[in-house]
Amino acid sequence: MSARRELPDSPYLTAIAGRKPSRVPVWFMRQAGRSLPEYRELRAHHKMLDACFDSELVCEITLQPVRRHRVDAAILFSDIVVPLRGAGVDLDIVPDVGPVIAEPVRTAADVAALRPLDPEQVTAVAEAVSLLVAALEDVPLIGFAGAPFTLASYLVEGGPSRTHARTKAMMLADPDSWHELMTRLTDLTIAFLTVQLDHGVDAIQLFDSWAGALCLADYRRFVAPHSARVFATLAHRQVPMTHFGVQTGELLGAMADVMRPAPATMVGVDWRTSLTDAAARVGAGIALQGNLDPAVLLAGWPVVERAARAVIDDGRCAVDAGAAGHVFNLGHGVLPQSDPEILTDLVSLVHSL
Ligand code: 1CP
Repeated sequence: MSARRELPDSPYLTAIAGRKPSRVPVWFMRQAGRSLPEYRELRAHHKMLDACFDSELVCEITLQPVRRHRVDAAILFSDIVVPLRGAGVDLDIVPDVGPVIAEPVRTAADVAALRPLDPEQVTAVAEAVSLLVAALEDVPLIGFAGAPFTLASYLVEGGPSRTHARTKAMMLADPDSWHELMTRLTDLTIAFLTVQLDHGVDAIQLFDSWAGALCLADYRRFVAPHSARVFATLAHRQVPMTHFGVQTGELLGAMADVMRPAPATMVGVDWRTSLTDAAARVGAGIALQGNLDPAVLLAGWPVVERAARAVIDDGRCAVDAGAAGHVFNLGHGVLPQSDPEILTDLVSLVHSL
């Protein structure tokens, strides 16, 4: 277990902690990946999951966008299904599709067969974190995991889904199996984040990307207690934590509530909700991350500049309305067809404002 770094000048960590950063911090979800020619070049020789289990490749791919764009945070190159693989689940990440599970989890017996994370299976991730905190000097490294609901969706559906219908059906028809599944996935998420924390990540982000598919009542009943256990269990590690999902406008208050015991917290907001509205929904004292529409990056620089200035202005209003701080990001991941030069220019613009 390595001692945590002190990065008192990091604008990213400062903003989450509710202090005034030297500039508006900016990083991008999916900043590593197919928008970068140097990533495509590396990936031409390695499959996605193989890359996630190769510490040198994880390190290099994580650093690529930091070198190129001068972002204020690095995010560990990995995937939310990596700990599932580390628990022995047979899965693959299929190009242009996403995670595909060989034997979907749909019955009480399937749930009972799920095993915990074997830390020996993710030593490459642990090694990569150690290498990265040594290489990154003054840039914080964000570790991450999928939240139990979003992991459950891949396991139950067997792959990506637009409606999450089978997942919701299991949740509503067989609540006992559902809560048992969520309990096991919560343990897995905590174990995977613990490995990353033990090796020195400076912050963590929990991706509940698809939680926005649920209504508030179902989120509170079937998901919130489990996500809350992730934050409550890790609160004593004293690292900043972010909670993110798309289409979560109606859930933002509940997503903030489940983080309450953690010391420095931030909620990620997609482009459908203004940061000022989000500040009112999450309540005072929580920082906000977001929320430029990723599609804006495809519309040419004048449009990007105007939209980015609007996000910065909205972030200022959110802070005036009680948000602890604002970290500039997209409302979801960088689209693969984005021009990397626009991303670099966007970082410079945000830093100049
Ligand atoms: O810079 C970074 O952010 C890279 C690290 C990263 C992260 C944080 C990757 C690499 N994946 C993730 C998390 C992840 N994976 C999430 C949560 C974030 C989000 O909402 O985007 C989710 C839902 C996944 C699942 C997944 N993995 C998908 C989505 C499928 C769907 O349901 O629509 C896909 C396409 C993948 C593969 C993947 N993961 C990461 C990359 C770069 C890729 C594409 C692989 C490639 O073709 O190069």
